[in-house]
This record gives sequence, C-alpha cells and structure tokens, in this order.
Amino acid sequence: MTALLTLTVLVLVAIAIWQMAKIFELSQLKAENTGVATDKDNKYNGYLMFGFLFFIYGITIFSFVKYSKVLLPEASSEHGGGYDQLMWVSFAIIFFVQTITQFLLHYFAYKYRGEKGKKALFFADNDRLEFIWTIIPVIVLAGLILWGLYTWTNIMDINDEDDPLIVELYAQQFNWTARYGGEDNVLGDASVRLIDIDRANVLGLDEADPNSADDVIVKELHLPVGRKVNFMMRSQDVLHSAYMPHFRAQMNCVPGMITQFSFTPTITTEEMRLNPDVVDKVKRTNAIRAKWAAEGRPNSEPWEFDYVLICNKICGKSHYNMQMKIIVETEEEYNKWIAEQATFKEMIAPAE
Ligand SMILES: [Cu+2]
Repeated sequence: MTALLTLTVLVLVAIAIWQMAKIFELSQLKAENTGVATDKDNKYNGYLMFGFLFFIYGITIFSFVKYSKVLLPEASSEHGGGYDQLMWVSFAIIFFVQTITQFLLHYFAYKYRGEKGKKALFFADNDRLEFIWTIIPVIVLAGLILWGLYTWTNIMDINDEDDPLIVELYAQQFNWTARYGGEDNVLGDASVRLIDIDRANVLGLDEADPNSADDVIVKELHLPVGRKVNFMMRSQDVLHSAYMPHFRAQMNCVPGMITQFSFTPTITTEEMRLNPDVVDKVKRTNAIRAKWAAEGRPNSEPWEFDYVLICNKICGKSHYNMQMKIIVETEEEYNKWIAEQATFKEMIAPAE
C-alpha cells in the first residue's frame, strides 16, 4: 500500500513538473524558438549519439565482468554440451554483429549531423550492397537454424535404446513426486481419478495393473550416473514445467497428458561439488548466509550444492518454492538406495 502511494505521488509530481515546463516554454515564445534545429542543437545531438555508443559498450563490458559468475556451471548431461555450444555461438554472433552495427549507427549519426549548407547524398539503390547485406544474414541464419534443428531433434529423440531408466515426474501445486518402474522398470497405469489420499495412493496408481505393485514413489530423485533416463511427466492440476537447469532440461507438465524428456547424467553430485564454478558459488552464497546468521535471519545455515528439479511455470502462490532435490550417484549407490525404498504395494493402506 505504501509503495502504491509513493508511486502515485511520484507520478503526480512528474506530471506537475511536465505541466510547469510546458507553461514555461509557452511563456518564452517571444524568444527565437522557431522549432527548427540550429547547428548548435545538431552538434549536441551528434555528440550525445557518440557518447551513447560508449555508454552501451561500457554497460555491456560491466555486465560481463560483474554477472558472468551467476551463469550455470558446465552441463551435467550428455546432450548439454552441444546445447551450450549452440547457445554460445549464437551469443558470439549476435554480440559481434551488434557491436559493429551499433558503432556504425551512432558514429554516422555523429559524423553526418545536420550542418548549415550540408546536403544529404541521395542514391536510389546499389545492387551489390543489397546483395551483400541480404546474403550474409541468410547464410548465417540458415546455418544457425539448421544447427538448432539438428540439436533439437537429437535432444527430443526419445526412444527405448540403451535400456533407459523409466521415471515419472508428477507435478502438483506445489511439489514434485517421482515414481520409478521398480524391478521390471515399467510404470503401472495411473489416473488422477484413482487418487485416494486416505490410502496413500497419492499418484492414482491402478492397483489392478500388475506393473504398479513394484513401483517406487519418492520425494527425492536419485539417478545413476551414465545411464539414460526417460522421464514421463504428468500434472495433477495446472500447467507446470519440469526444469533441471544443470542438465539443460525442461519440459512442460500438462494436465491430462504425458509429456516426455530424456537425458543421460554425466557428473555425479559429489563430482559437481568440486567444480570450480560451483565451489565459488557456494562460497559466495555462504558468505551472504553468514552475514544473515549474524543478523539472526532465517535460512542462514550454510548451503551445500545439490542438483534441483524446479518448476518453471508460474503455477500459483508457492510456485517459487516448488522443487525437488536430485542426487546423481554411482550405479552401486543408486542400487543400494532404490532397494531401501518401499514399493507401492508395501506403501498403500489395505482397502476397507
Ligand atoms: Cu509449478
């Protein structure tokens, strides 16, 4: 409320100043304000244009130096490297073209600013120039698009080759649940209509389907390193999006249908904690947290890096905190963990 009032006051003050400026301008009519730019006006505008060029270059360099460290660390999935490469090459091309075109735009605005007696050069067209500035973007863009399509089809090619682990990600306001196929690696049928909270059938598994008995339902996602995982996503209520940034993976979870994504994790959680970028990020975060702890603020205990699954669609008031921990570990560690989990049959309360 206070913010709204402050904003209203600021807007009203701005309007008042603008009105006063207009009155002042009208009262000055007698002065030689003809509305036509003089050499002096043009000179100022030219210098300002040139100055603005240095401003945008400066702010670009500043942002790179100051904020590069908040980018994601190296990709932890097999396809992630190619994805990052495509993004960085696109960035580099855009950056290169933008640096040159901004220079040309602002430098020429400065160089050819209006001056008395100076006439603009007029020529109708130049076929060679037209050709050059058409063909270069065509080649570069076609290359990027083809490369992008190739990368996209590779990433989105979800198949059952290489014996993938089948995992269901179930989204609901505001948490995630994961389900493994169990011993047979096959997920039992499920439907929101079969959800029975009283009997702990939280995902609506079909008890009549023999595949559902050994399914394992968990609140923490464990993945064996080096094994392909095929994710099947469902949503209970609204549109969510399963986003696993470190694996460069995202897929919408849509009520009423099953969406899929597949990737192979390549770096275990333990290994990722030793990555220099991650070490640096943990250090920076914990420095802030130490300061919070001194002030007695909540959420100030030291943080340890973990992979996360987060929701990337604004799905409601607690969307910001809709997340699940992901642990990538060795095959042995994974096998040990999954063996300790209760199956659906062991979990569900008997029917009355
Ligand atoms: Cu969500």
